[in-house]
Amino acid sequence: MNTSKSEELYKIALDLMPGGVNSPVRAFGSVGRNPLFIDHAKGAYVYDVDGNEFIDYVCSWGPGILGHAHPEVIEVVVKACFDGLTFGAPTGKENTLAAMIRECVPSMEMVRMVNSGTEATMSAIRAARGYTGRDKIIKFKGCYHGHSDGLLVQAGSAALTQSVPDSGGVPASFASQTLVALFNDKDSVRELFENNKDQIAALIVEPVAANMGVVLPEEGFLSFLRDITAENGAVLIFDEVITGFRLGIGGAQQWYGVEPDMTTLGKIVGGGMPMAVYGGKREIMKNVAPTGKVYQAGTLSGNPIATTAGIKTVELLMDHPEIYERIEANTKKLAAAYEARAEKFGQNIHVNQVGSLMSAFFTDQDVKDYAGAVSSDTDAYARYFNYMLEHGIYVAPSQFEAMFISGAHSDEDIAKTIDVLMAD
Ligand code: KE4
Repeated sequence: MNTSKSEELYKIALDLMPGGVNSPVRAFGSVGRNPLFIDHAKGAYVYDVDGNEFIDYVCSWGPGILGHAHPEVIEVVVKACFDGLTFGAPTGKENTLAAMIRECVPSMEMVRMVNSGTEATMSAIRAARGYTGRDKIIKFKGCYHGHSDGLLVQAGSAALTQSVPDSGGVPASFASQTLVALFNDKDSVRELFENNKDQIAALIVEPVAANMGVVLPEEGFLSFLRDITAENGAVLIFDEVITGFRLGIGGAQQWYGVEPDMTTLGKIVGGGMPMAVYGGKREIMKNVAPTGKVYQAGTLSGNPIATTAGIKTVELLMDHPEIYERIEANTKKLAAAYEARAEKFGQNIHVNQVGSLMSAFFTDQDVKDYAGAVSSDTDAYARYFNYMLEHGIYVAPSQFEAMFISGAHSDEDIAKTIDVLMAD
């Protein structure tokens, strides 16, 4: 596969940006090759600068549930641009999108729009601390909630592949307020609450962990978190930056029937534009400035272009719920194919799948928690990644990311992917 133009751009990029990228996972660091530079994308496909075409299962890490450059989204975004890109003042579009979010996620009685998932989780935690007057938080090992200081403690996503689970530059005093439990391990949560009585402001969790690869909550785990946080006066925050609008229009909280006190959304809610949201119970959110003492602000928060993209994306998902059945069915087909490949080649592959999210772990273990995920053979994953890439399939350049399927992936795309998977 010719990648000469990517190589040229990469050389230049290395001199301009750390690792030549603006987000670490894009550097392909754990798959042993230099990154591809993308020229454009359409539907289920991305095209690199050398003209190579790939069926895309990264989908920009989640926003691309409708496929790239959806014509109806592009049309309204282009039109909106002619009316101005940002005003730094309220617009009716923010009302529209906020109301749609509340209709889809009723637990979000009041919301605040920000520009990234990191901002959303950081702000949700600040709101929870302001509401409870407490300092400590609980997160789970291998879960990733963006790169705010207090959350870069035993994080997931690229923090796993960089083997720097505790990032440089985070003062020990910040990390000391962050307690770490184990996903799907109720006792680890109980212990933290018992040993930190009345000190825990919030517990933040990805209701489906997707940053150590996809790890599903065991039966009753989320309702256990709901109960123990309520019993201890701690705010339960569902980080649905990935699962929001992905696992159905109501996200993971609808899928599993567990209602948090606060939710963070990102990715899909902005339709590919920089947009994320935090929100929840009115009694918590009313503490956020200007109505309360929890300060949070943003120049481009809720800007007219991102809200336009978000409104149209959410509208299309609300109007076409059949999209969810189709992408789940296609994801199940892929999951079955990975299992068939394991059978055919005697490979150790364990697949986790829910809705249109899945991960193929290169391990002989069941992956029900962090330990299971990191038991994976990342060299085997790298070989698989490069084999797929050379055959026109672009999967996540890391074992510890999710595979995303969009409404633009056709039956032919799925069939081609399976053919590649099942070839020698
Ligand atoms: P951003 O700040 O990247 O918009 O969102 C942070 C975030 C928060 N919560 C969850 C559950 C997330 O998955 C993320 C970001 N996800 C990663 C991929 N696993 C983004 C890709 C990247 O870091 O380049």
